[in-house]
Amino acid sequence: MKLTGAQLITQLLERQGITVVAGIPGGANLPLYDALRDSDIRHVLARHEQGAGFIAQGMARVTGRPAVCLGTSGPGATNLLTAIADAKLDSVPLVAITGQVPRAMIGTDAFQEIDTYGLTLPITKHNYLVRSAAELLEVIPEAFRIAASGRPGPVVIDVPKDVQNEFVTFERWPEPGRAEPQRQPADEDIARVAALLGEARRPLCLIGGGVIAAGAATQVELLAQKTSLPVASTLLGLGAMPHDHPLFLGMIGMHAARATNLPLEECDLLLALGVRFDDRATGKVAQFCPQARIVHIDVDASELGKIKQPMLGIEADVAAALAALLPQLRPRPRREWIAEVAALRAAYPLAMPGSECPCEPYGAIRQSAACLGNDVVVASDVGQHQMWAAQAFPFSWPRQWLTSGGLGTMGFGLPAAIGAALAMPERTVVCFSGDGSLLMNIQELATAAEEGVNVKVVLLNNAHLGLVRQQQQLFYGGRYHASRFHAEPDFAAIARGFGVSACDLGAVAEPLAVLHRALQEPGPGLVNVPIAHDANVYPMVPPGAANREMIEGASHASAA
Ligand SMILES: Cc1ncc(C[n+]2csc(CCOP(=O)(O)OP(=O)(O)O)c2C)c(N)n1
Repeated sequence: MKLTGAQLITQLLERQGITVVAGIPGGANLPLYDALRDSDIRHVLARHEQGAGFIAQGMARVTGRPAVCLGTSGPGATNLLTAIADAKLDSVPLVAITGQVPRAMIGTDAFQEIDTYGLTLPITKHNYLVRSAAELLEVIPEAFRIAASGRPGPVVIDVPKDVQNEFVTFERWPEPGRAEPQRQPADEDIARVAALLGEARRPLCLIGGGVIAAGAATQVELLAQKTSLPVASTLLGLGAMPHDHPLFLGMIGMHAARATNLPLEECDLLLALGVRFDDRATGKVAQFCPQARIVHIDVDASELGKIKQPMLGIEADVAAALAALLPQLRPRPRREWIAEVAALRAAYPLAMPGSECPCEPYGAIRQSAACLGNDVVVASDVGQHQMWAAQAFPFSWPRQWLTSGGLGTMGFGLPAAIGAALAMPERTVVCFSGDGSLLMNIQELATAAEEGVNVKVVLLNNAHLGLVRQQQQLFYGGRYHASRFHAEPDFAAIARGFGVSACDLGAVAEPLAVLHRALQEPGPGLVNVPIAHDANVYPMVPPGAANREMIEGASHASAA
């Protein structure tokens, strides 16, 4: 066989099972785009490479399989950086393929030349600067193998333009790159976990994104059931356990209900599964789970002891570990502990004022959820709206919730929602956004209109960078600065301008009926929800404080 590097890339992607890619063409990747024209792969033309990166992330997050984004050299590559870094922090399998100036021009400050390899080195799991077309036969499958194996993550493949044009003759196609078999736990470690769980009187399980990545959600439920183990979740673990499971405590950390954070103060054994003890989750680390022995199971050995020293750290796939552990456990009722946790939940439930009214923060989320049902995929941007959604949305299944946890990237929501809708066209995708975040990738409304995706943006519009305003109110003595938008765009008009249907709940007599109608219409839509400018997310743990030092308050000033 004789193919160009560009043809090789497209055909190797097809062999990987890639059917959709998102990107933007430019001088340095035009050979690749020329080859794509002859391919069955559907190309989604984003309006900004960051959008392309997050569209690919949306596909990857909702399916668990690597997804691909494309950019040209120079600004195309730099625009992808945020989405790549975001994938690194949240362990998302992403393959980014960038064009580079021809080999002979590398290092000459050629037009649109930047050192993509150097720039992406610290924000990828692995990266390549491809030096010959023949190398692609190894590099492409290997990139997919690395992105998907162990702890998933992003891989960058930088391909000089002349490598894309270079012909290569080869005999056989390589095998597609697949995730390697997951790491199994040692028998003696599992026996120790079983013993520790048996001894514990007040054990608690903390689940994170690693549980979802491992496909271990069902096993966590079985574990909880069998040993009467209350389960709390990090932001990225939401959905792994159904919100209404009697043993599920909700999200821990900075914006957790008191009833979720307090049992962590009391527990004597913490079984931490696929978590990385992020500071937003733990609060002041030294005071996190002060009474507990910690068993930490994670597929990435570098997480064990990185932040919190476990009594027992096990480098293993969470699903493999639980498969080994479950048969070794004896059923335990733990009546006292379960009653204690239930009493805390009854005493300190999460207050959700305004949850009946679609123009209140909790109401916009709860009423959207009630209208959309269980099958909906939920994306969010970053800010107060993200935390309201995390607290209030009744998540029911793993991969239902797509949010930028580690990097906390405003602008994530809309393109990630588009990606999820492309990967799961049978589902509706709702994106809860803020007026600050939406503006960071609003150009992707054009992509949503072009693709006709079933994405509904529910915009909690407070005319502020709300989470910043909240921190200035609570921790800077009300010295507000640069958190208010004095120009308030007409988001419904903007959406219509992009060809997306839109409505404004502030301008209608029956907002609930209008919200329902808008969410049920097929195709892309935007619902502007004007909310109080001074609504806050509560409870809130001040940055750096222990999780028990929560500030309480009415979430909405007028709902006090
Ligand atoms: C790209 C980026 N820049 C800045 C921040 C810091 N930041 C975190 S939340 C926030 C405000 C978000 O405002 P908005 O999207 O309107 O949501 P709200 O908090 O009002 O719900 C800012 C500026 C960030 N997370 N990401």
